[in-house]
Amino acid sequence: MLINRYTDNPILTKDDIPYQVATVHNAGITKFGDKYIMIFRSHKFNGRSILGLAESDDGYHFKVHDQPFMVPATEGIFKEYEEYGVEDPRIVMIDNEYLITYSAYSRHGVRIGLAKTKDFETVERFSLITEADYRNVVIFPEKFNGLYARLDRPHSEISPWAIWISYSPDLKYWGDSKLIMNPLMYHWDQMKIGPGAPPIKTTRGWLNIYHGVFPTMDGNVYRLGVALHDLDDPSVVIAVGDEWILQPEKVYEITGYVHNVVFTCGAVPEEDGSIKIYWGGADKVMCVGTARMDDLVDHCLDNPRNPM
Ligand code: BMA
Repeated sequence: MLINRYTDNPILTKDDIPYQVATVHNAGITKFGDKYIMIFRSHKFNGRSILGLAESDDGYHFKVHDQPFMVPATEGIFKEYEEYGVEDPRIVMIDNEYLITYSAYSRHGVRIGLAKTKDFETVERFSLITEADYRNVVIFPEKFNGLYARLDRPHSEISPWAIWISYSPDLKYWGDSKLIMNPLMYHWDQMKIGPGAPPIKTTRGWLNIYHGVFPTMDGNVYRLGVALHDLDDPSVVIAVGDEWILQPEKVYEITGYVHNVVFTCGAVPEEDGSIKIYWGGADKVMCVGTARMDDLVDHCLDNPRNPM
């Protein structure tokens, strides 16, 4: 077993939230001083999503703030593009700022918003950094040759749901985009793949914990896998582990708001070489598990599949 589920999963459910929501899932997570900060997605009773905030001393027991952290914008350009909700946040720290990428849903499709915070008390929307249809954008916590880099997940009929990379000098204008990893036919990630947690630096490469989807007669199954990217040139995928690292197995992953889903938006590397991986179970609850970073890297290198 690569990932050890925490025995007291789920760690957060709708009953822990001081305002009315139907779900708590797909949370971004980061360390902020001594604390773990989680920004989680919740469905309201109208089916649209908002983002809440929770904090913890140990990464397992979270206290939720009284008010939501981000709700759909009511003014400016963001109002037009967040009408249907804000979803699936990822948090990354770079240049002493925390960047939050999130899905902005509207009648125009889904695109990615970038917000910034320094204290998790106030948050400022910075820019809508893709057009539609994009989900699951994660920014690397370091620059490469002076440029920010992100893993993208655009979608088109010809090349569905694959992982791309793009670069930016200023977080606003992105380019030099390139396809770097495809779903694999008749494989657990055959239907779509998308970045999950923002990439984690290891001595042997960047760990990209991603999700893959397989279509079945009983609907789609969401699992997690892992890929390793070159430290200096993250567009080079060194290896993709052939087998998944986590699949829906517990009751809270098999049944919920959408059944058979494990979906990650964040992981926290620890100094002892372990990593806490957080995932939404069945789009309804938040879960955590631990792994050894070395084991995840070995998983990529020992039995790789072709990235393309
Ligand atoms: C994806 C996104 C995720 C969700 C997953 C499973 O398309 O909507 O937010 O967790 O489906 O329902």
